[in-house]
Amino acid sequence: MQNIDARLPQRRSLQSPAPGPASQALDARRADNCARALQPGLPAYIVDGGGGILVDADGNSFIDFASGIGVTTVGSSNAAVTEAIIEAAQRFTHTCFLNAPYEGFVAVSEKLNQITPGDHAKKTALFSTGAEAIENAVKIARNFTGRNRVVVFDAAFHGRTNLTMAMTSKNKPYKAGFGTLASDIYRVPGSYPLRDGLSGEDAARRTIRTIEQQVGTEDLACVVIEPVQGEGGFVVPAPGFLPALQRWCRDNDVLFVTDEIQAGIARTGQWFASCDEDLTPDLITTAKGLAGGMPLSAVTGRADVMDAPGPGSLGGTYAGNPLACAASLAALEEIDRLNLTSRAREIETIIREELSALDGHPTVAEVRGRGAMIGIEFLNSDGEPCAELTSRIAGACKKAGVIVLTCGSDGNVIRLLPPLVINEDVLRDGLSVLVDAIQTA
Ligand code: PLZ
Repeated sequence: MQNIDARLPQRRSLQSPAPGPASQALDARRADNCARALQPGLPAYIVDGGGGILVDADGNSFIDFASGIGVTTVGSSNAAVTEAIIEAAQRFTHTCFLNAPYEGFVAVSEKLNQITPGDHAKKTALFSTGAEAIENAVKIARNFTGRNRVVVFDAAFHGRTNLTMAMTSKNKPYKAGFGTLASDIYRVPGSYPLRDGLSGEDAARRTIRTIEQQVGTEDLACVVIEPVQGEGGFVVPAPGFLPALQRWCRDNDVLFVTDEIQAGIARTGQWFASCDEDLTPDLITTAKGLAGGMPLSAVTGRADVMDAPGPGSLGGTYAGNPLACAASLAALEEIDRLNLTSRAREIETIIREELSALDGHPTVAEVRGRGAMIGIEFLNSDGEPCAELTSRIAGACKKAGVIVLTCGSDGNVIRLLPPLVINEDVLRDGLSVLVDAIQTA
């Protein structure tokens, strides 16, 4: 894999055990001033970042295997993105597109219409967060179909707003204590090969039977699914599951919506995870990697569906902010220029090669995923999820200067989401820390 130039030295180095004094002082201010719910996973406060590295307030350099949960695909201080933001900010920071429009909003929409799967006529609506994109996809689907019900899946994550927390699967910490959930959301089993052992076809048959028995089609607006599950455990459905589900949706006039907020935008080795099985979703939601770290999200899809809601019925003050649009155009260009889709596949090869040191390890049940979205699931010899072990491994990595995240309904999956501009020696160094942590845990 070729090296990509970065502004900061690309190496892990710990000056002091993190958190050092400067981070500790900042964290004391956090505890006094920020709501208790906002608990950072890393004890160190970041002051600089770039390539595959994040630097903290005490001068420690961490290897970043999280990318701010899959956001900084082109790096956290990509020069082209930074320049685009500065140039846009020098002209205007905000007008609200509904009030006074600007080209960037239109240009990002054009680009998404072009790169999303399918050559049918498409349109796009821009928003700011992933949850907002999901909310709007559901609004649009309900408006187009005149139906109310929405099917979602076991272990799904779609956000934390009122509608999306109902669509998200996990009770704690996302739903418990947060009031009445939105109605007309139905959860069904998906495909989780390690746990259900079903082929794609059999899993789809089970899913479809459940939908037909428990939801029906007369009032079903859409099925919303992550083509590779994110927070739910980096679960890749068995081949054939997603195409069969899409086929059933088509045959029943139910909209097929993919949530590519975590898996999309070059992460899995193609522009979209939906591309791998030639899916053509009716609607597709994006965010995270879309704008190089700026808050931007989108719903893109069939023009007839997207045009169902009337003028003024979608939008938001900050939706498609001009700085975020400028950043997005630059980030999408960087993905092309640096050929980051194929780099994601190279990253997968290196990850699998380094993790092969764990072959036969008693608690490593599976290494799975695609491109630079790889998860390691830990089960004990009885097939029980090892959440405590998993968080111990993640803690050991952070202590050694490698930022990793966990995920999974049972909290027993380590996920790797490095920036796609990470260099090979940094990647291999971080992976060797992870392998060590697993072997000593
Ligand atoms: N859909 C597939 O991954 C966000 C959120 C972490 P927002 N995932 C990270 C957390 O603890 O809240 C996500 C996702 C998928 C929707 C969302 C929601 O995106 O930008 O966080 O609203």
